[in-house]
Amino acid sequence: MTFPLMVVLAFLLQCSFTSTRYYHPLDPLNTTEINQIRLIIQKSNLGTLPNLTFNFVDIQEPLKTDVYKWLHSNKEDRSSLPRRAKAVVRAGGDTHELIVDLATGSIQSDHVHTGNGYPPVTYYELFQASQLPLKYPKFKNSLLRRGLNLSEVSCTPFTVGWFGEQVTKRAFKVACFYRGGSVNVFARSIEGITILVDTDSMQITMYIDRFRAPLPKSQGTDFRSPNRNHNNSVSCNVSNNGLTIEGHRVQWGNWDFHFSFDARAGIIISTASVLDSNTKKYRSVLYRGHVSETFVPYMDPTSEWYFRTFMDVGEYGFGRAADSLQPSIDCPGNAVYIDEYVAGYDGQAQKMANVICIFDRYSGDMAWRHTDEINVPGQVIRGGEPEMSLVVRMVATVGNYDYVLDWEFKTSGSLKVGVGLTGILETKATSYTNTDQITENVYGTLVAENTVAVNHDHFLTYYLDLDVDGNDNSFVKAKLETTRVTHFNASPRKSYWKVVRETAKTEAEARIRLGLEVAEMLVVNPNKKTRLGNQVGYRLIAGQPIAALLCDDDYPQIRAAYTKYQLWVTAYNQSEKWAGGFYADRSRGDDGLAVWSRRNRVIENKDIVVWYTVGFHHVPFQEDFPAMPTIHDGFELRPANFFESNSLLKQ
Ligand SMILES: *[C@@H]1O[C@H](CO)[C@@H](O)[C@H](O)[C@H]1NC(C)=O
Ligand SMILES: *[C@@H]1O[C@H](CO)[C@@H](O)[C@H](O)[C@H]1NC(C)=O
Ligand SMILES: *[C@@H]1O[C@H](CO)[C@@H](O)[C@H](O)[C@H]1NC(C)=O
Ligand SMILES: *[C@@H]1O[C@H](CO)[C@@H](O)[C@H](O)[C@H]1NC(C)=O
Ligand SMILES: *[C@@H]1O[C@H](CO)[C@@H](O)[C@H](O)[C@H]1NC(C)=O
Ligand SMILES: *[C@@H]1O[C@H](CO)[C@@H](O)[C@H](O)[C@H]1NC(C)=O
Ligand SMILES: [Cu+2]
Repeated sequence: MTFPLMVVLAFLLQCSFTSTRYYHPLDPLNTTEINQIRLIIQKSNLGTLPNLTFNFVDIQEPLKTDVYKWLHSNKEDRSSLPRRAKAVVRAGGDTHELIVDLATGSIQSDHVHTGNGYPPVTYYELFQASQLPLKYPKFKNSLLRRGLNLSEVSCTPFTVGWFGEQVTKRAFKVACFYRGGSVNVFARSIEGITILVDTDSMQITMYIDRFRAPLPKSQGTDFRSPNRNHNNSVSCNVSNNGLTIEGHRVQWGNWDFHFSFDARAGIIISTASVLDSNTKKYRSVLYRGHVSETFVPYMDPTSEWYFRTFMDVGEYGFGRAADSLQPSIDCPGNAVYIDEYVAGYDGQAQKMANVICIFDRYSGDMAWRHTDEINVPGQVIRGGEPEMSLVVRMVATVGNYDYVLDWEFKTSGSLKVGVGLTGILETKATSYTNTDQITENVYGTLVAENTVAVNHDHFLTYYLDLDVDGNDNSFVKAKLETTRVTHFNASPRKSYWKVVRETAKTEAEARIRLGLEVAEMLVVNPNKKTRLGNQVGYRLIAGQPIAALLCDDDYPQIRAAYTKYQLWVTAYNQSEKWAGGFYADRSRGDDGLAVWSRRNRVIENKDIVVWYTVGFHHVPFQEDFPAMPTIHDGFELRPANFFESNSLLKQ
């Protein structure tokens, strides 16, 4: 059932758009549904077990074939698909994986997870753990010895990874910082202390105070914005692309897509299709795309730092970490701001205000242009159009770091994914005040007196279920081969390059370390051709080449083995979504992309999924302190023999 609600958010915007209630089978769980799931679980026998916490609550996606059937049916005949949810709860010390049916209000299945790894931590646990040191006598002693005041201390728990332990428990290591005149806690580390917390019993189970280092100064650490009057509104529909948002469905320019939001992935783009101006039909491009996992290993092997090898999406959740966007700073002032809901640790729906913004953007660039002066001598003929795009954005603030995640739709049919890194670097206190004093390896850069910002990586791996003009696709890699001209009498040239295309037959043939070797990567539909006989496709234009530099047998790398290659292609399997495995906290690398790919399934002319990693080797510089100016990377999915010609020049 769909009915117009006519919520006009015009008070927020100058740009006009309509918002109506609209059902889509991939809609996120709403407040009613989240609270219903909570009740169903609480009323079951799980409700009688001690310490029931909700670690993961998301829709259990309907089958892809059912979603397509729904999309392609007449609007009048459409009925809602059954709504089901997947919930992972901890109860009585066990991890239960539940499928909850919302129509019947029942638990369809309850499976106890006995494998390795744990579900995402809850924010309540993070809060509880952050308070433990403040009441702990040994910690108070450590502060006394350092001459620090307890009232100025803030602590934050970190996930601990896995380092070959036979038995692993849910655990945090809590790091403490000194405010004392600064709001930038991450800049003032109280160094030398290790505090291990057992997450289930919520107790400190190990405490080591190994050494002392001077406390970094508070001066020059403030990151609060100077009080400037930002008023950054964008001009509305320069090229009249319109913007219609109905529930979670968006129509803009030649695009029609759905967006969703969940606590783990954050924004999920689904059923994105683009209008073909020749056939006047929408053609599918992307069935589902989102960040699948993030791996952030720090390059300091010492006892206080070695474990910092975070998998932010699976351990904390990008959606859970989504921040309320500040108009005119994070997005244009007149963007559309959207609230979303997630389940709290108690299962109750929690509103996350303004966590997504959507806006029509004129970048100041041209989409294309040309001038002709030879056509009619003395006459100048010009053509061109401004580059317009629609941006869907969120920001995940995972502790110290802020990840800006953009999906940008262009009228050329391109879909650009942008990643911005900003926020505060993780720093450690040191006795050094000048780089000239340093003779040992400090594993980073001195960014302020007594402050080393530690080297690290960020790998954001995207799940991209492309369905280019249909379900069955192939992955094609093209190499450019230098070729010598042998018939010199025909040409004075000695060489040229030619394109050598190769269709990957199995998963093993589609593991790619980018660099010079592969020039083009395409997802094609071998069953569809343009009028000129070329296979329709989309190509992936990569960002900077990146690959993990840790040794294969290093524990963090075993867990994040999928970062060894920047691109993978797998056969579609609805339950294979999280590159680092579903139970990422304390995982051991026995689930996830690298394991699935080893099955070496056939991927030619099949429903396939592309996994692409946006990555940064982050060597800190002084300008990254006290807060880091945004650094960008990303990739583009661009039509490649998909349209008959430049779709911007509709004849
Ligand atoms: C949530 O969705 C259900 C249908 O799935 C609907 O009946 C209900 O009204 C919605 N609740 C809210 C608060 O939108
Ligand atoms: C601790 O607090 C006292 C009283 O507020 C203050 O005089 C002292 O400077 C503080 N010490 C530090 C290290 O901030
Ligand atoms: C329940 O939580 C309490 C306090 O956090 C803890 O002491 C107890 O061990 C937990 N019980 C189980 C079965 O996890
Ligand atoms: C922002 O700028 C626009 C155009 O210059 C102006 O109309 C509007 O009143 C300004 N808004 C605020 C909040 O200053
Ligand atoms: C933007 O486009 C829509 C639909 O094409 C139109 O109704 C609206 O008036 C336009 N807004 C502006 C400010 O031009
Ligand atoms: C789908 O993926 C899961 C997890 O990797 C696996 O257990 C299952 O066998 C797969 N199903 C098929 C049909 O390949
Ligand atoms: Cu970084």
